[in-house]
Amino acid sequence: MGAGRADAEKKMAAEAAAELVEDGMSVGLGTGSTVAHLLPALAARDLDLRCVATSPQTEHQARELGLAVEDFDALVRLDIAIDGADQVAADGWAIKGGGGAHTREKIVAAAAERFVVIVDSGKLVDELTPPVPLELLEFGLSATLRGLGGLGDVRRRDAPPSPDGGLIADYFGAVGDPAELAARLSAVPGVVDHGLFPAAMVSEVVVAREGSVERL
Ligand code: A5P
Repeated sequence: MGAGRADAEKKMAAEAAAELVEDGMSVGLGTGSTVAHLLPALAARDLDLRCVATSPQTEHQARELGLAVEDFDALVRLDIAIDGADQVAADGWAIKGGGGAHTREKIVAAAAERFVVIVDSGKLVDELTPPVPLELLEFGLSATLRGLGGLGDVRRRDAPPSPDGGLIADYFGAVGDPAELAARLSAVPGVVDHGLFPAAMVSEVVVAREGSVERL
């Protein structure tokens, strides 16, 4: 799919998801180019919202648009979180972290009553395929990479550290059963988090395809 068409679909999915937000809600804001379309759509609704951002980029854009971004700890619960994804499989599992923000994104998604994933149709896949993004603690990095090496090919990404100081890497081995791989990646000491998001965490996928929006 061309970049222009993908972007038009991202915008459409984002605008549809903005309509799911209601006045008075506390909202988790994801990260990435799809969320970059969500923020203006949300701001345009002029609702009374309390928001949490999953990255400095999102926080900056949201504040510029006049959305009230608060410290995560100031909010007891989140009514909804909305975020993009790199892949969404038929079984509902997703891969996130193309922008390296998956750790914060997962914490926010897990804290939300409803987690809505917004994607262009090119993100829908039959089965998840590598890479799976990783955030690694800087301390003991060589040992962590050795530990991960037992699972498959893992390479550090040429990317800045996360806002929490974690180093970003990608797992290029086979995915197979995502639940099994998620457990194996999490079991390696030094792995802060991986970009596999379980189907049970995803409440709804809003996908735009050729001018129409579906909710899965
Ligand atoms: C950020 O780290 C990611 O999890 C993004 O949510 C994901 O990569 C989707 O990004 P785009 O919306 O830019 O495609």
